[in-house]
Amino acid sequence: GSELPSIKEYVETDIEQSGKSELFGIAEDRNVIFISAESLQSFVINNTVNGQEITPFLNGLTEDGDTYYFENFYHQTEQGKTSDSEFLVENSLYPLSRGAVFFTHGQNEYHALPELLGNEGYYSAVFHANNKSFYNRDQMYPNLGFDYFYDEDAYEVTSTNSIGWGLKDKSFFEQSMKYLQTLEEPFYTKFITLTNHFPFELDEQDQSIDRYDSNSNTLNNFFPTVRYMDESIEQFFTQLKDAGLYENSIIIIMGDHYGISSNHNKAMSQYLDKEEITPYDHVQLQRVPLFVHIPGHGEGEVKSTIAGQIDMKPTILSLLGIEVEDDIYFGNDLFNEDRKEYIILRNGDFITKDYIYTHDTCYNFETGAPVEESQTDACSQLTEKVETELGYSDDIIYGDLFRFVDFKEAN
Ligand code: GP9
Ligand code: MN
Repeated sequence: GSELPSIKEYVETDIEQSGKSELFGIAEDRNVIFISAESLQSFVINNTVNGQEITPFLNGLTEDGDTYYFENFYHQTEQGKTSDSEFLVENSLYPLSRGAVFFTHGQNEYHALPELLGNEGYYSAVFHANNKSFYNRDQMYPNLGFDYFYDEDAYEVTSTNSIGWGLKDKSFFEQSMKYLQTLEEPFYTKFITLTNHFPFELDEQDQSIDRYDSNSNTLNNFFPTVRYMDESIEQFFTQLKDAGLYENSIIIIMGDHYGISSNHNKAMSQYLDKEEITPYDHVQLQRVPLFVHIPGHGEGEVKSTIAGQIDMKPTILSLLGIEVEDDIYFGNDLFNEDRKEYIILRNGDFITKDYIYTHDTCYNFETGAPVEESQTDACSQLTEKVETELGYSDDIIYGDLFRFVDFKEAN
């Protein structure tokens, strides 16, 4: 672990934020209900298809006083897709540039959110109606400190309540309620949806809006399944209220990664009414929605902060009023003004409030125009830092460096 001292110093000087956010402790002792929304991308939010709203419920949340909506929140996943997004959220470390870290380094020592919350008296569980060994979750979850995994076997899956990858989201949330109601509070729970997954199959009777019309069936099918997920989340909010679990919880909804790959750029440019999808547009399409819903809060707003999945662990800890000393992580509390000014994608691209760097080109964040050669310093100043940061995160994973860290436990 010879890199550890430099990594610690980097985290202390370049990552750690000074002071606390105004929202520190706002959700102290509340339950956390985290919804990992499969393939949900930001371009559908407050948008229409064939003149119809795609996500009426989530659109309502963007205007809701109890909700913060982050419009510039990026997924940072690679080949491990959903599992990479889980890894980012729980650890505030980057996934690997190849393979799924859930598989390749599932036995490592981590200092993950479920474990830290466990130290504070939280019970933690994951709800996901897929085979428990998919992505090595049955090994990885206990290692991250999750107390229980309600996998496919916890659900009644029939030919009528399933499609595509398995149990339909509406039935998934409905069947989860009986378990959720038995959990000891406070709890940290993660619900991973499944219906809005490539190739976006949906039964006719579950389609509330029409398919799109383009040369890509993938994009065409995407909109009705996104709407189905929107409805299933709305229904879940109602179920939480009916069960008396809503008021004393915070609900976080986050898209896990893109659903529409660049193979569908032609159809995507048609939908977005653009001549072509530029490398800049491609990066902007990596935005996934993040909603932080705090019942009774009343001060929610739309946030344009440049943010990413790496930020979830410190943000959740701060909302719950939990301080962890000498932790090692690469994200920031999204509600703290003192923030890192960049978000790094796993391929080395990065985003700041002024620039987007991709394909060796520095683009203006607002206009998408390539920045003039004379001004590209703005981006090149960060390229080295970006490599350092990704490298440190990789060092931790490849070297299993947390074996050598004596994390002080709270309490
Ligand atoms: C599998 C589900 C989907 O359990 O999380 O995984 P993905 O294909 O999106 O990575
Ligand atoms: Mn996924």
